[in-house]
Amino acid sequence: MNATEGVATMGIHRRNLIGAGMAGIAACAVGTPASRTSTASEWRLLGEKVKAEMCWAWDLYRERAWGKDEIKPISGTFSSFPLKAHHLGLSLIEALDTLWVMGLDSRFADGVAWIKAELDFDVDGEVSVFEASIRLVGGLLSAHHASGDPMLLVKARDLADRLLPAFDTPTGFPYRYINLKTGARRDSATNPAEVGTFLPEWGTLSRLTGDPRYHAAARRAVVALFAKRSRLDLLAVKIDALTGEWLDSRATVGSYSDSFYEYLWDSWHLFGDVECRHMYEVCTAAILRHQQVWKGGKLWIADIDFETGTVVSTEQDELASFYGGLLAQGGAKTEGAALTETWSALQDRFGVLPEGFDYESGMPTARTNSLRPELADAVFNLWLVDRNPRWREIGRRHFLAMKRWNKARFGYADLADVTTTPKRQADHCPGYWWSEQMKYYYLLFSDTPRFDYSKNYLSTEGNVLLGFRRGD
Ligand code: DMJ
Repeated sequence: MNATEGVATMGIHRRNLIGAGMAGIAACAVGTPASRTSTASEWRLLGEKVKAEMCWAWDLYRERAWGKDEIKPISGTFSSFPLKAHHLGLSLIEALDTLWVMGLDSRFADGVAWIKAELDFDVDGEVSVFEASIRLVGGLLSAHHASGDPMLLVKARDLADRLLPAFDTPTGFPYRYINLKTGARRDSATNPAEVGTFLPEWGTLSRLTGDPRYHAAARRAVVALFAKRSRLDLLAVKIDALTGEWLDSRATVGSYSDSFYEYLWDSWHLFGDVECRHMYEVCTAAILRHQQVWKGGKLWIADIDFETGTVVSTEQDELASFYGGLLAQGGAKTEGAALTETWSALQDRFGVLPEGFDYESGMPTARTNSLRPELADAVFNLWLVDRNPRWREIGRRHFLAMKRWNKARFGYADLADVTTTPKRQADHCPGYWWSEQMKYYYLLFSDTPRFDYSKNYLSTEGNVLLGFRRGD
């Protein structure tokens, strides 16, 4: 029962590597207003403004929270994540490749020196296996890709070795949490994102170290989860890693499932893994067939029952706004563009996207915003596919709104309410801010020679694992 006003034709037209050979193709985004034309130098100037914000925030982090996980941008203090009471330099690690691609080399070197002198994963504390991998293993690998420093690879491997026992389950799906020192594991009630968001980082680790265990564990989990799909070829959002039994029936492309689909495509893109490409195609065809909802000329991807196809919620999660970029990368550019325009219109309405929105009532269901990068991620990926300036324009609005509303005394802050004027800030800056939107904006606007725009790979956390040009 898809509450459709008109169901789009399901077309997944295959395309090869992101951006390869696509530059210059004039594509027309669905229902888009005309963009103001900007010159190449105006875009570059905007890139410089992004870089200036990065410098400003980094220098405050250096002064107030050096080596801590997250700066509190209103009070100038700090908080820890992913460990409860110990810092691992999360923001520093997440920032490194962004600093590097911006040419902020002395700040990059300063961060690497901290890692060499201070970073130690031998801590008696529990981390999320998923978060530790995408943010810390991925951050260290991208900094290694930027600099070639072997110490960064040693650190990434040390952490992955501590996470690896989580995958030792009957299904191959990892436990959600593990103690970095003792290896004690906890919580087998997991989800597609926390099962299947490892392969690009762990495959890269295997390639760089010659140790196949990381790639094998990550891949086994993905293949086993795909085998659990319903007869509609859909996955639900909760599954037990010990029994392999589904614990929920809701299919979504939002939180807890999002990056599973992303990493199917990415593993094909990065490693030429044909089976991952096949799994991506099967999942995407099913999502487009069963979950597309058109309402008032806008495309949404509804949450549905994975066995019956019945719509179970008309609420949309901000995290799902990344999905238009992925669709376009995978060849479904019309749907990807339409979905991104839907989220862009919501951005125009609120200035900054709310965490939750109900397309049926037209009202936000969560008024907060955790300084999220997903729409910037989508437009960057769309722009890599077709170089349509429309995507840069949406990215510019995302950046300017963030600068206007999220900038606090000591850095960039979450929002407690996007519907008030001025928008109410919250005293937290997530680690991904340093790795994701600041990098997407800069790459989108700057045309930097440090990045290969035709052959590259950015992880779900924005970590660049392919495409840096050293020596420029
Ligand atoms: C990031 O940590 C990653 O993009 C992840 O896949 C989900 N979203 C957060 C940022 O919102």
